[in-house]
Amino acid sequence: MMRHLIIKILLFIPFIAISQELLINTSNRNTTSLNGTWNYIVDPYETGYYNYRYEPYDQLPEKNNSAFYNNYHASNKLELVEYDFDKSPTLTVPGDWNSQYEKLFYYEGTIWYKRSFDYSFLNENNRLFVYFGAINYKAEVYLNGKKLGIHEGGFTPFNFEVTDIVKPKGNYLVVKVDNKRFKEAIPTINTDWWNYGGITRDVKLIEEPKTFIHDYKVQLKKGNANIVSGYVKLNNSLGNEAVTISIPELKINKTYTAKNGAIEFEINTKKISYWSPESPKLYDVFIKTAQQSLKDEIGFRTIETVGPDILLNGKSIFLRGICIHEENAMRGARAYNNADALVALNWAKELGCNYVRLAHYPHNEYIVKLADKMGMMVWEEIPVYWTVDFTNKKTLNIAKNQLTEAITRDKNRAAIIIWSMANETPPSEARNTFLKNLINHSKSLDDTRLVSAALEKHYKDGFNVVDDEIGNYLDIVAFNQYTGWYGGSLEDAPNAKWNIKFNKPVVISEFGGGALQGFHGTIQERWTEEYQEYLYEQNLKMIEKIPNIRGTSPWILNDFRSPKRVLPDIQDGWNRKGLISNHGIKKKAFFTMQNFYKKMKLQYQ
Ligand code: GCB
Repeated sequence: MMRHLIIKILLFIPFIAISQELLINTSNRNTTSLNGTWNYIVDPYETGYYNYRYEPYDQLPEKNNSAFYNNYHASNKLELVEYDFDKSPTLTVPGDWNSQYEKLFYYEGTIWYKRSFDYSFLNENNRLFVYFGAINYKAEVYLNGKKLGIHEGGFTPFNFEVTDIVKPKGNYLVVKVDNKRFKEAIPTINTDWWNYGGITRDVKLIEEPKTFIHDYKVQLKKGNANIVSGYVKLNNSLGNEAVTISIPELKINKTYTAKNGAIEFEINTKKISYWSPESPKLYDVFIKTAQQSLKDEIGFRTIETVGPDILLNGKSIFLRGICIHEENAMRGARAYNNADALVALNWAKELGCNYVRLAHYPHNEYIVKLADKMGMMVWEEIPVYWTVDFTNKKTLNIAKNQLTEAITRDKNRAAIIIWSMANETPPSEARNTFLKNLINHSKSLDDTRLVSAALEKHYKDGFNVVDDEIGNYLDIVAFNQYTGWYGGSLEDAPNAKWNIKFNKPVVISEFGGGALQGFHGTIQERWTEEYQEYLYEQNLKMIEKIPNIRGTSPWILNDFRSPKRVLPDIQDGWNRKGLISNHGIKKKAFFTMQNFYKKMKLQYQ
């Protein structure tokens, strides 16, 4: 039976990143989890992908049983078949491969995953999609031997339609995952974190009605705290479908007629309880068509800047933050579920935070949703980190695609107040063009949030200078500085002089230093908890005096794995700048920071 063909394909560059328009709010749709046990084959030479003339099997006219995605089994004892998924070992999905088997700890390359499943449609007119929360880094996805597409970028979701390919029994989903680092990628070759490979987030099948709600935005209108505005997009533009937005608690219930498969709306309302860290109110929001009702929980708040102030619901705030990597340090593995998110955000709460910087890439949806519920403001970032290939158009497109997917997924989360474009990128004409392009792209997708990037400072004529040209285009001037760790004297820190060229809110997006938890000594001795504590004390005395300072997010909540950190007996593969160890034990500096935030909380009441 001929069913719907894919109508819209997001095709950024041929053969680079081909996935279909992203479904949002997947946890409230009809889903079947494909998490669990998948067979895998380690394939460093990509034998399952290329023939011996190094031609990709999936670009040859003839089907070839040697291609791993065909999941072929010998039909008689004489036949030569040199792989067998069903006899291969298994990995748990979601989860990185590095932490599941010692032999995969340092592995960077291709691993094939296979999972078999049966599927019965709830309704035979419905459509089916396979959705991946994230795969690091490049995924090529095949169902029953047919290629669904390619996705590039390790931290954002994507989906493919499988309506016409899926069968009631004996489906096999095969994913080629490749986490090799390369220059043109986002991030590029050089990062200070572990390059965890694999299907690192949830996988699910999503069954949708023939006409379905594909995407929507329900947020306060920019500059108006009494108008709920946004859009709803349906997957097709066939008829004049009725689309209803209802927010029962606000007595909102309005029906619109879709034109070209979409509606835009503005609804006046006066009685909103605004979302804030003190009162993270979320409203039940229903979006309905004749065939579907989707529920979301959405908070409403305004966020803007006026001169040096960040205003949340019109009130000046100080961002009491902390940086977080997407890693459960105690497992030494990528974080991927609500329990992991709870550990991190509970620690952040204990530290006194009202804000977290989710570094250096979009984290999973669990933590963003939890931040919404717990009242934690969020800085969300894409991995334009250090020296990406700024002159390369393909690289820019990959970065834009990651930004699109992050904003598409998270634009209804009140917690997110900042989209960050980059971290510590070296200024140049090419870099400026690249970042300006991203800033414009971000504003075009969502103009209701602030845009920032973690910049750097430099030292000139006795002053710490922040004058990066890109600061002109940001709403918040954020920069990283490591006084007392990578340079600069801690004794002199409190008297540091500053020359910041922008009349905008200033946020210290990183500061800190390393300590091995349990290692004690004097403040003169690196790696001791005492040195780290002193570093925090002196940095905080300095930070308080920085003109227009409106927030900090020290580096970092807990120790995290990094292959760059090799010092024996101290680092052993861990970046030790955590305020909490990889065993979950708080270091002295945790309490220094906690006291500072107590003080800031009183100052900004
Ligand atoms: C930085 C980077 C961060 C590193 C950190 C460090 O400036 O933004 O990714 O991990 O410094 O520990 O050196």
